[in-house]
Amino acid sequence: MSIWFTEELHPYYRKGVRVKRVLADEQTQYQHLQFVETEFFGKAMILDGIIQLTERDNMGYHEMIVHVPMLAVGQPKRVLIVGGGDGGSLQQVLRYPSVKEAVVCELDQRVVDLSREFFADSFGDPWSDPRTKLLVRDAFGYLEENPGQFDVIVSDTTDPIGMAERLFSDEFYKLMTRALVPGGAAATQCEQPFFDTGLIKQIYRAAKTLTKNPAYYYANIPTYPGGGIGFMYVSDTPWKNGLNTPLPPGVNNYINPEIHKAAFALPEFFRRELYE
Ligand code: SPD
Repeated sequence: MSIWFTEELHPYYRKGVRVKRVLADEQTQYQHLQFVETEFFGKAMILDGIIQLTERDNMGYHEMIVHVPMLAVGQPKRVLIVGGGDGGSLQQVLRYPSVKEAVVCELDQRVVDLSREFFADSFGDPWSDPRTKLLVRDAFGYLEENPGQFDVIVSDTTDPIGMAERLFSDEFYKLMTRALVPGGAAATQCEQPFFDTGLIKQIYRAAKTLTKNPAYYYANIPTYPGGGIGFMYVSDTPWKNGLNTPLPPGVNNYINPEIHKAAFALPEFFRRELYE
């Protein structure tokens, strides 16, 4: 017998993965949380019917959302992860010996608890690192209370639906950039050029009024709609500064200097829409 999990983030597009078994299925205080064992992609976490990550292809997402701003800054000491309760971004952040504190602001404790159980093979246990500080709370209030605090902020969120919608608002970008130290850098989950052109343009415009050198970049992730996802780099510091910084100790499965540079090359229709 085979079960297909079909995702329909957009009403005009569907994708599916074959599932071997369901590992967990619960309604938390905030969302429908599922963990499944897939046929090809290893274990996957699904929130409200949308695949958030799989063991096989998450590296494109987590390495790119974390290392691009971290390398641009050079020696980041304090890092904030907004969302990121699965631990994938945290694992990458902790590879930097310069990091003294990594704060994770995640709303749903169950995401952390179950990810810790099911993703231990992929992410180890970054939660037990003494530099990790988990805050189970909404990131908005935390950003408001912490101006000028972070060298790097990674906004590792779900899609802009329901309670996550305001994490894609101008107001959020204002608070996020205010929470950076001068010269600090942020990277945010910033959706898909084909499906979300309008939203990405709105975010780029906001980022442009807030910082000198925002830029959009992209990674291939087969289990996301369209086979990939983009990120908004938001900083006064040019992202290219990161090309001169060595990657941190540990194994890279997606990023290398060529991918780092090439990720900022955009298809012409989209480059024109965004930058002209
Ligand atoms: N359309 C799916 C977007 C998922 C983005 N969130 C991923 C979380 C991984 N830490």
